[in-house]
Amino acid sequence: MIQNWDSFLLPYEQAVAELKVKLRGLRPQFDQLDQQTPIEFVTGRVKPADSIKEKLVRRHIDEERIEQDLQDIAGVRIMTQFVDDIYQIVHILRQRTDMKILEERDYVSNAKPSGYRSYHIVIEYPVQLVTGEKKILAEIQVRTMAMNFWATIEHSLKYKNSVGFTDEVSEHLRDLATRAYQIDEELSQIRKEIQTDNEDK
Ligand code: 0O2
Ligand code: 0O2
Repeated sequence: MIQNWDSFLLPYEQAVAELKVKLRGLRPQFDQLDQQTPIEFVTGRVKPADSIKEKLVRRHIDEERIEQDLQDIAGVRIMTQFVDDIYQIVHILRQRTDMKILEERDYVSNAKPSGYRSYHIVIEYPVQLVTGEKKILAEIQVRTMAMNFWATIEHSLKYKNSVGFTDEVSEHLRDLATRAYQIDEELSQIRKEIQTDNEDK
């Protein structure tokens, strides 16, 4: 049993803080190189204890196995302008030596039944504590701003509605997710056209 949630969550707080600094630090590097940055902004959070407890029950996870089986206690999110930027970020993360990728879930190419899109990466990340090194799991979600806009609102509607969505509402939200993705595709198309025009000049 976890007696003291604050102390259990401390390494996760440390990891989220470090990851936010490291990932936000990539932006000025792209500026320096005169390259378009694939990162628009980065957020992060540690899952609150009550949400953790609720998820343990919902997923039938034993508290003994929390560190291995609950992968998103530490969560970091990277928002991009374009869909291609997501894959560029994934490529960059795969090269890093300060984290080890354990799993990748591509809900960008394969949307979830809800309509949700994002690229999820589960990493093992070492945190240096006064008691020594502790490797923890963290989840990095990479998504466009359009995907983020849909997911944020859908999440808050779901959270405020404990009985769940009717089929009609689910269908409507799925349709909105598809339309948001169409905007992403059209924006990518515009970017391509502009690049081609510039190359022709
Ligand atoms: P809520 O309302 O419960 O969602 P900074 O001072 O800028 O370094 P700060 O102020 O801690 O950082 O906030 P940050 O990192 O910009 O954003 C935190 C918010 O982003 C959280 O809100 C989450 O809503 C959201 N968020 C970011 N990353 C994730 C993630 O990986 N998973 C989930 N589920 N949410 C994420 P709050 O503050 O928790 O409030
Ligand atoms: P939070 O912190 O409230 O966002 P599961 O957790 O069972 O859904 P799994 O396989 O453990 O799924 O992990 P997955 O699907 O890779 O990632 C789960 C997280 O992805 C969720 O965290 C959400 O942040 C996000 N997500 C997944 N599906 C949806 C969806 O349909 N709508 C929205 N808005 N977000 C989604 P949590 O646990 O919900 O926590």
